[in-house]
Amino acid sequence: GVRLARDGAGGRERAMDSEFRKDVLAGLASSPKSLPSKYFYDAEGSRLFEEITELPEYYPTRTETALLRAIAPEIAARIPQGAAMIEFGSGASTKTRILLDAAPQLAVYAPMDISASALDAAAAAIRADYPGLEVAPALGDFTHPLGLPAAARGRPTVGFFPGSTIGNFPTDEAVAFLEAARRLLGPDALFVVGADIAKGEDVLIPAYDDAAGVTAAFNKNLLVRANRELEADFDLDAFAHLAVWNAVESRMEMHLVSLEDQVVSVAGKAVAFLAGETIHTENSYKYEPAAFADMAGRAGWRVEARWISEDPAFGVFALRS
Ligand code: AVJ
Repeated sequence: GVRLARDGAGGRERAMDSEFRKDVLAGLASSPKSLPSKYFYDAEGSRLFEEITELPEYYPTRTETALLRAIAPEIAARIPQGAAMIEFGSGASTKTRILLDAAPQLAVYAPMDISASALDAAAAAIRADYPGLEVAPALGDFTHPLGLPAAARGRPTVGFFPGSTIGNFPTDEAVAFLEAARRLLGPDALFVVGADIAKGEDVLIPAYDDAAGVTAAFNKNLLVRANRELEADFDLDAFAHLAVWNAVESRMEMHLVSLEDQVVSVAGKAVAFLAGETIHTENSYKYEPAAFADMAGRAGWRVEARWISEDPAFGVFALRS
């Protein structure tokens, strides 16, 4: 769950360590093997992700940023005086600034993120640049929030969930998250959600398998992290990055392919791999606008407005509870 970042370093990360061990062992014991994508975001993974967002092939960040700039006044017009903005998976809080600049009536900013390094740096930078804003960061998995931060209670709320992070979840989990967010944000909340739109493989594959190999390094960083935190002995050269488009599920998938028969030790357990066997590390769902609206509807939200960029298409949805 999400704990408040002011609990102090050390203790706040210990609970996450044992969860990482449990989730990695369970994922590697299942068939096909998998690892949860939320574990990409240690300090190095968060840094690599920021590098991905600048790649020529990775269109989502720059496309959504341009779209948010264009529609910021329309979003700001829906934000009441004294509102608190709660951001799910805030990372470097870069897109946040577009809304903060357009909506000075926001009184509180409550970012939630699983990466302590990213959250601490982002909170400090936002505090420095927006002196009148109360910043209330919460460290943890935003899919299990413990409640609204005290600073947001009693205020009108605006949820912010950009980046198509929602695309990491299969539909049922996305609906469960949207429902939990609706409860957390309370009645009459506005929820601004960014979601990538389905498009051709010619654009999708390079976006998840870039020429410079940054996405490959991001994917393999899961193994680096397991080596460091779980005393694993993954040989990074014995696994390859793989990005595939799953048309049936309308999602990009990332995998790590074992290049040989091998046995890896992870937290004292032997894990066997056959040559060609994969670890499924991420799903990134791409939506038709109507399918996204449907999903939001199942979670009790209605689409009050939506904006879709043209080519490459990326969607921003203003949901109302
Ligand atoms: C942060 C989950 C939105 O799915 O596009 C980028 C993560 N993975 N390149 C995405 C990611 C590979 C990203 N999200």
